[in-house]
Amino acid sequence: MRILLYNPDNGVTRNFMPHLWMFLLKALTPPGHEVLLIDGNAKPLNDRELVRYIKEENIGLVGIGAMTRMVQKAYRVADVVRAAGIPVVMGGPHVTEEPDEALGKDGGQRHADAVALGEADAGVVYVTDVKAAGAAVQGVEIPLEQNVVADYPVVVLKDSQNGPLAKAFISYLLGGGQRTLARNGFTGP
Ligand code: B12
Repeated sequence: MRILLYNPDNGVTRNFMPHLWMFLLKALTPPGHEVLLIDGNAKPLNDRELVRYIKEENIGLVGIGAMTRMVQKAYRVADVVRAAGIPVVMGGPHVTEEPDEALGKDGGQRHADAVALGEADAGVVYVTDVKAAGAAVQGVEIPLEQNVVADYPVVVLKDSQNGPLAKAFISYLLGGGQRTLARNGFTGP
């Protein structure tokens, strides 16, 4: 696919340093795709010219990135591109903070087909949650020296109304209950 990465101009005359994201994403794009770059600061195009360029270059996807100060312009460009039938993915500092805005999930108009948030499809959870989720997730072990082990203290409260019962529960936990806990991913006391 031919992908266009587009950076809207920052609206500041003679104040422009190319943003890194376009070059980085181009370098990271897997082979088999061709990435073209347009920075509106260096190559100003009006809406009609941009759509003509996209059609002439047979672009199948447009990626637009923006800071908050440029985001209204970015949305406007995204609207024009989407109206021409080309899907738009947006990224950068603003949509990372406000993805619902770009996706029209805040009640406003939708500007992007997708947003790139840079999130990993992973989370740090308790081992016990990984076990409980069964085949639905894949656990990746964290090396012990980088891990945080949660301790769960157990005591009988000084003012407990059910002292003997509480003591029985603790001896169960520290005795036969250990097998149940181990089965569910807990380590021993
Ligand atoms: C370096 C930098 C500058 C340099 C820029 C030099 C240059 N042109 O390269 C200078 C000092 C000039 C600068 C100026 C400003 N900056 Co500045 N800057 C940064 C900084 C420290 C790093 C940006 C960077 O290059 N990151 C590396 C690139 C590769 O990462 P990235 O842009 O985040 O892109 C990644 C993802 O976001 C994503 N992505 C980004 N865009 C897109 C688009 C698509 C389609 C997809 C799929 C993904 C994607 O992919 C990339 C790879 O992961 C950030 C803070 C930070 N740590 O991020 C602030 C930051 C971007 N700057 C900010 C601001 C406010 C400004 C100024 C407006 C400050 C001012 N009042 O003057 C000016 C604007 C300049 C201008 N003319 O537009 C804010 C933006 C906040 C916001 N919500 O918009 C930031 C986030 C700092 C902050 N926390 O306040 N800045």
